[in-house]
Amino acid sequence: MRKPFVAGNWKMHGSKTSIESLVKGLNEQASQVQNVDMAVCPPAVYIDFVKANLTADNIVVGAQNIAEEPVQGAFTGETSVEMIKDLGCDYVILGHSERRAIYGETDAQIAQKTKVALAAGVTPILCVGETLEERESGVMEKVISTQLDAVIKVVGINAFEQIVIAYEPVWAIGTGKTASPAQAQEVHAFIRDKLARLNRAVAEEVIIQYGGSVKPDNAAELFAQADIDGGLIGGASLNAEDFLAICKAAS
Ligand code: G2H
Repeated sequence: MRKPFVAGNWKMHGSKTSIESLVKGLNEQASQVQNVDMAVCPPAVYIDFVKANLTADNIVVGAQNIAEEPVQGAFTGETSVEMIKDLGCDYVILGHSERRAIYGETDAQIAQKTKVALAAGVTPILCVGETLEERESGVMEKVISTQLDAVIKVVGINAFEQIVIAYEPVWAIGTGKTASPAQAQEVHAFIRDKLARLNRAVAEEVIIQYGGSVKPDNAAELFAQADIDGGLIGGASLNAEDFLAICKAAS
């Protein structure tokens, strides 16, 4: 049995004032959620502030990105995995489509970051997904396979025991368009089946989150699908009540 996992991706949102109030809401209401693993991923500069204010003992903290370089050095503007670990992060989101599309991160770079995170004992939330154009031109499965293969090649299939996968169709991210539960399930099943051909036990255990405009009113139906094990939540994670309602829907 896979335990559902819901993570909030705050992206580049927030200030000390707004985060203080968001974390207060989480502290007050998180105990209502049972049997779901929960994480929040604030902007790197606020991780320490969130750690200092978060008292809900069922929510852990993650980062949104790390450097490819495993050790510190002359890499201006970067944040190492050891630094986020030092701040107490358990997870790091890697390969989010915004990193791929806006910052040009390649499959090879994402694979390297995955390797670095695993070596440090920080669990990667590895994002994969297709654009609308790719879906419509019939190469969706090929795109997702290529994204996964790049990581498998570097870390091996057994490493997926320590990796969370997030399927995020690019066309559903922040657009208000959600994949239908059936559309999402189809891709989740494809991913699990692909991994099962390499290692059935690992594929059965791996958590595959869905991400892309998940809201309190569509979460339950998505999470009810056989291969959807929770979600990676953007916009709706900036409101404590909405985020926890989504987490509850995963239980
Ligand atoms: C997808 C998701 C979180 P949103 O990027 O990663 O964002 O829920 O705002 O679509």
